[in-house]
Amino acid sequence: MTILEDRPSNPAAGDHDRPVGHGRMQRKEDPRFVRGKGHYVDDIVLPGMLHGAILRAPVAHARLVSIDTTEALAHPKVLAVITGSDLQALGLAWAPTLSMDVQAVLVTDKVRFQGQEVAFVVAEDRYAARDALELIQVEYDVLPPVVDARKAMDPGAPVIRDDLEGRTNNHIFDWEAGNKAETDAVFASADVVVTQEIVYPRVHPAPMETCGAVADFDPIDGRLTLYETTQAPHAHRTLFAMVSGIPEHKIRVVSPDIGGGFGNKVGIYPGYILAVVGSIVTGKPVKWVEDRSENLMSTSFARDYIMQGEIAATKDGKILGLRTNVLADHGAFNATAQPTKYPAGFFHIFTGSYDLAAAHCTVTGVYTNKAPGGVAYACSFRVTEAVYLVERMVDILARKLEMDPAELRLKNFIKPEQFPYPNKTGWEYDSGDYEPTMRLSMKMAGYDELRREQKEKRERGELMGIGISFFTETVGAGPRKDMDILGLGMADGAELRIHPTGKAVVRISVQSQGQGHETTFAQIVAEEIGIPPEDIDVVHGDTDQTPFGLGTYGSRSTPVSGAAVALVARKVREKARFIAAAMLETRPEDLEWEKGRWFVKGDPSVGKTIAEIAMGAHGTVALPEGIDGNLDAEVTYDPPNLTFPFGAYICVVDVDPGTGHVKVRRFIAVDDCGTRINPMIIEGQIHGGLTDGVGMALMEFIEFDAEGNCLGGSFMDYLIPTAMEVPDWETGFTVTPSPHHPIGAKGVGESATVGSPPAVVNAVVDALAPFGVVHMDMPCTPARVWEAMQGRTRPP
Ligand code: MCN
Ligand code: CUM
Repeated sequence: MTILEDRPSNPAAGDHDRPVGHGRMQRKEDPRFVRGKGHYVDDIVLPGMLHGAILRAPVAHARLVSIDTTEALAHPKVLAVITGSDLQALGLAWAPTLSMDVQAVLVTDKVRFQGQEVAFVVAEDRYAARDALELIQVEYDVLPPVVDARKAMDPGAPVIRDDLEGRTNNHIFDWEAGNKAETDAVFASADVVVTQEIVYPRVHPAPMETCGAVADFDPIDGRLTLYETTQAPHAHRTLFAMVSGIPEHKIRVVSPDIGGGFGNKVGIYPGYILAVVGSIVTGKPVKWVEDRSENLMSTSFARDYIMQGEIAATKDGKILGLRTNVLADHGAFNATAQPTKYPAGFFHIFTGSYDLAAAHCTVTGVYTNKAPGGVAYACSFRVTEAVYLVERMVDILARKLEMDPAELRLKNFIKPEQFPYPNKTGWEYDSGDYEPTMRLSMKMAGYDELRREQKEKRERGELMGIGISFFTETVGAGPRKDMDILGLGMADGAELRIHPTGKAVVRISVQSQGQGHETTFAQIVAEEIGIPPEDIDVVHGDTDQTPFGLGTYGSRSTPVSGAAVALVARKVREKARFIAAAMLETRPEDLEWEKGRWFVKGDPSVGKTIAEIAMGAHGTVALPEGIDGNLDAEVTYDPPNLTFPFGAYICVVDVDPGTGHVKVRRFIAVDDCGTRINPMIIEGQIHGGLTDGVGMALMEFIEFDAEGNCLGGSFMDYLIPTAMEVPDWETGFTVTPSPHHPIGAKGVGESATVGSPPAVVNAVVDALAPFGVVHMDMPCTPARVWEAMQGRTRPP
């Protein structure tokens, strides 16, 4: 179904033409942001507050010989210097990671990556704390590092995690999905098989605001208040309770305004724990905020997957099977944040949007002397890597078969009548209708005309490339039975209160880092109970004020928490029916709903609005049994399945044959995220994600030298795109509602980051086709593109 205007349709909810809430309403949070009145962690100032700074390791791998803090402690403004052995005495030297590993809070035995936390200074101000870091004397015994994941399992490779008992190598896990025997059989009988090693390099989410915390431990009543840059306040609170021994009801985690998360703020970093320890030790609030280099060098990186891809097809272009072996570099600690059962995230959705006969993947995770992480940067739990793999492989196959890449995709799409579609690695895609989306993108691009232009240019020696990517994502984790983090099932709560005057407050368990939840969640409630979104306050980011839930990542807020909010509003609406019946002295079954009001069937002039009913609920009318005197409700929503948004992206590039510089001339993005709550916010999400994609494809890269020194530790070296590097985005959409989501919505926050890198790289490779280039690894920097034109490739 193709809709070209801003009118989401959701037959599942019986709603064919009303925009949800008020459609493109402006963001409620923006007045404070555009006036500089946002309130971030670093804006928090508490009476008597101290400042912490972290001493970080200068080398990637070294035994800690000695550490002398005497001079630092003598600094007049320093109140405490905390080392690994201090933490050891408290049982806090190691903390559990979100992947059931442990991570050093401060080094006790060995440095395992450059930038690792070695000591923590607490001082009267930030400058004194930083000055004192230089007064700490540390002696290291430098060890050979493991930098290349390909060598991590070599016999004789240095063992990084000798802290783990009995550990003799750098292996973390082996994992597989799909059916190997069936896949091998399909490959054996195929006319054409193409293989390619594809590397998705290490990149970093690099949010505008770095990570930080203000910890305030009150020794009198044993209460900890922790202001923290977190995407998952409730999960963090539970973990802090488990690690620190402070009872959970005595911990309040507040995630105030967040200046971008992009997955960087899911994990629990040593700095947060150190701020807490600093506050306990000094009896005063302690603020710790990292700088840009600390953020780039030590917090959750993303990707770092080396993928051996193989695709099998018939000679007329029917894709039969896909298989891959992946080597996953997880850094020094396995700290990826993902559902327990999925050590490689949802990578096994790598069959993408195609109807295959068989598929099989294996993933091996290894330790290296690099910062931990892996799941971040709008990754949809590793779907980024999966989509990149399949969309590059399909393009390479198209080249081999001398078929148009759009035609090859159209030929192999899962058909609309096949949904719900069980894929070959165990997922059930909820809904999809791929061809109209693909056709719309081609129409917007003027695809045939572009190909003609390219042909003419090639004849003149000009390098123009057209790249296509068609992606399917899986977002909205739960369901609880399949998905948990450290045993906490992935569900979300919502509480809705209608005040006596008909104004409302909805409390949600997810936390916005810029996605506009204060607006869209009010729109969802508005749609369900008919009061204007301006009259609905959305409360989030404070564990003392919101119901338990697992937080914002994996584009799960709309699929899970958004569903919770729709359902809690429906619960209120049903309750309102009983109260209205009492007020009107009639039976609930004699009432009919129209937006905002229950009225008597057959007599629309007799009825009660939600505001009147709210006042009535708190008033003097006798309420029916079982209906208490308020218009409030709460729910916890456990989704029956994930949602599967999709999209078709077309990128047009021009490559300078003299310098290798790639200019993204046009980018057409058609997304389908089911029912659209706020089209303006969706567009913003898409614009941001496309910019991410161009950045990763052309310039972003956390590189290391042979000694394990991080070469991407500042914005001088880690390049991110500006408005200069990106084109005017051309966006369109189709609407295929999710059949199981109460309002038919699917997530969209990561779609463009997931879908766009292959479109850009496919375009660059297409431009370089006259040189016989079949593949090149990201980032396609001018130097690499130029080398590819000379018939050379540079290993990443
Ligand atoms: N939306 C909508 N209609 C839909 C789907 C979504 O109007 N059918 C709206 C939502 O209501 C919400 C926004 O779009 O306001 C994004 O929704 P959703 O797809 O549910 O994603 P989340 O809210 O869970 O956000 C998480 C996602 C992730 S995982 C990363 S990473 C990322 C992203 O959001 N980080 C971001 N987008 C970001 N945008 C900003 N500004 N900052 C970040 O840190
Ligand atoms: Cu993987 S980045 Mo987002 O899920 O926060």
